[in-house]
Amino acid sequence: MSDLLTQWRSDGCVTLPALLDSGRATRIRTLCDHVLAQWSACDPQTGQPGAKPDATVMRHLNHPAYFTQRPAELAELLAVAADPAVLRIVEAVFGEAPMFRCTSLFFNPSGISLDGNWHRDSQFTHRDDAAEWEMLRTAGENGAGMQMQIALLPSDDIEIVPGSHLRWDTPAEYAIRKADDWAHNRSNAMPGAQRMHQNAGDAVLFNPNALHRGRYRSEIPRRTLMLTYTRRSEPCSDFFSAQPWFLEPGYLHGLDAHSQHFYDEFVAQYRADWQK
Ligand SMILES: O=C(O)CCC(=O)C(=O)O
Ligand SMILES: [Fe+2]
Repeated sequence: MSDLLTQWRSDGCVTLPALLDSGRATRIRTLCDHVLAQWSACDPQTGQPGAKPDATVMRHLNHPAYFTQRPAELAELLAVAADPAVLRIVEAVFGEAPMFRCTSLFFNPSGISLDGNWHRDSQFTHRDDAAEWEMLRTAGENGAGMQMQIALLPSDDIEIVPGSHLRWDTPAEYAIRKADDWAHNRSNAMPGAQRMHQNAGDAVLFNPNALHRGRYRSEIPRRTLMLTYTRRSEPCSDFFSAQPWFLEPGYLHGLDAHSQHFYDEFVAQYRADWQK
């Protein structure tokens, strides 16, 4: 764990081989495929088909509408995000107990083939460079957040510039990430870019303040489950936390006491917002 933390702090990314064993990775992939097929036909949150030629991600796989035919698959999905082996790693990185936030599935699009845009997630909340740098600087080496991506099929889709979470962009990086109104942000010439190689079941953790991007090629199958957590001391009420279905009777049925307790904390934090 201390090696993991050292690498997390210096690189802002870590690979965890075989976080899920191959049987479990296959089961999770199968259930994610069931969810994706239903979302493509009709997203229960909007009532509209989710499928679009350029769609690459869906959120809230744990919506109960996907599991009416297969309730055991919901418990299996929720158990992964509450797995002590997963939470131990998140807790080490955060330096405090993590709280659940969201599940996402990245998949290959049906009708586009693009290399992703280089970005720092900080740019979506801080348009102004000075404010963005202040945010990166104060987040420090452990970072404000963490993305945990678990490949369910082998994946080389994530690229990161290790160490970039600790500093502002070099001129060459800035020219790709932001210059000319983002005109060059799909460039394949990012200095220091490192492609993360994952087998099914391997996880990549990355600090979203680091320079990173995905890859969206229709011809390269992708199924990657992303688990997102927050520090309990920094809850954030928004689209990602808005999951009132946790209040439905029996929603946590089939989970062990430890996992139920983990989600009870999430419910206790947001219940009042959901009931507004
Ligand atoms: O995995 C991807 O395709 C992109 C992920 C990303 O940019 C993020 O999670 O912040
Ligand atoms: Fe991102």
